[in-house]
Amino acid sequence: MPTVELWAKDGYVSTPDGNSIYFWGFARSREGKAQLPGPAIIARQGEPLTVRLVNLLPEPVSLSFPGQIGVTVDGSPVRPQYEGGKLVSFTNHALPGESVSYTLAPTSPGTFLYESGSNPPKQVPLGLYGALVVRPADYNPEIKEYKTAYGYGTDTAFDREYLLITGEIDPEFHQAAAEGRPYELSRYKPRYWTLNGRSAPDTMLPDSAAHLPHQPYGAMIMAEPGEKVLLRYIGAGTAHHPLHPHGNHTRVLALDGRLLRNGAFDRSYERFTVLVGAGQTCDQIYQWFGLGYSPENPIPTVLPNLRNLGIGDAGWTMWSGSPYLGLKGDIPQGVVSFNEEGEYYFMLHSHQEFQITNWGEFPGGLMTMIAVHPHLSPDRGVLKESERGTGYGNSV
Ligand SMILES: [Cu+2]
Repeated sequence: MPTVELWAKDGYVSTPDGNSIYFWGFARSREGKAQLPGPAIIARQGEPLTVRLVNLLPEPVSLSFPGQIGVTVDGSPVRPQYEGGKLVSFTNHALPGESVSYTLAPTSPGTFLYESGSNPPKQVPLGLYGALVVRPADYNPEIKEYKTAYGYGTDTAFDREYLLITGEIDPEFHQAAAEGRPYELSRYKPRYWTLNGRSAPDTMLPDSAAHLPHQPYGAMIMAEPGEKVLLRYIGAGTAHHPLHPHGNHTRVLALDGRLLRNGAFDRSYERFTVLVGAGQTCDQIYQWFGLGYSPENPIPTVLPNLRNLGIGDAGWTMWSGSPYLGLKGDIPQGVVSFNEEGEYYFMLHSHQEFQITNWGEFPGGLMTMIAVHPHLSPDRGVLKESERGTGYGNSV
């Protein structure tokens, strides 16, 4: 049976304004770095897999898999853990320095969350969460009709897919954990909002960016015009996020890993903004067909009149003056366009405006971009899988 290992450890995440924040996360090995979010697990419907949790943190840690039924440990159903009559964990846990192995047998495809089931109000915001993607039993990325989120004939085919996991960070809460101090959760006040563990503009950096060793998953979305882009949203934080892309509505296919369709009875729907609630998942298809684009009819890219875009001091060209977007200067010699490939960019962000800041500074937080390219490499927007189709995922 395929086995995925998750090592619960601590580390530090970086924010775009130069902060370094203590967190708890999952690594792939003893030597590996804890990451935010944890490694994505790619499973297949009907194929059991084992998730081995090794706990290197100072308190009991467990895993809960919302939406999965029949999860077992040593052949018995998982069960809550008590100490002195007090509930400690929702499922079997690993004490510090120990391990526990869960066996899953995913019965239905979809997008799911995994998270710590021990002291979740503390451990989940500290970073002990990740994505579980279950492929349909007939999934075959080589055949268009079988490259689907929910199986052949469910109208869920896609060309590229992206995981977008939301979270929040209250730096004082994390600092208290770093120092082993108690923290009054009624004072919880996030200052950073994250997509795949990163705050904008870091969301738009490539995967495995060298200076973000604990935040390996980017959140930049790239596609060609007309392609079906599967957005797998997961609300891993404690807040709700009204998320929308610009450019087009999305079609909501599934909520909490449950397809909004029963045979011919289709309850999928189009929306501009979708509220991704805490603990929820939401699968959406985004397609862009703007301005009559086709490969034979490329859209002319007209440079805007920069003077008309100036905000703040004259000539600052849509730049707020924020120090971490780089310095104002001349474009490099030979560059005659801001747009080398003719691509278009659309923002995807939270419509709670305070969630698109980094500790009060706009822009930041829950924001990324969708880049629509005329031609794009086929390995953009792919969740990598191990040879057996079960293992760790990483959006390219
Ligand atoms: Cu908007």
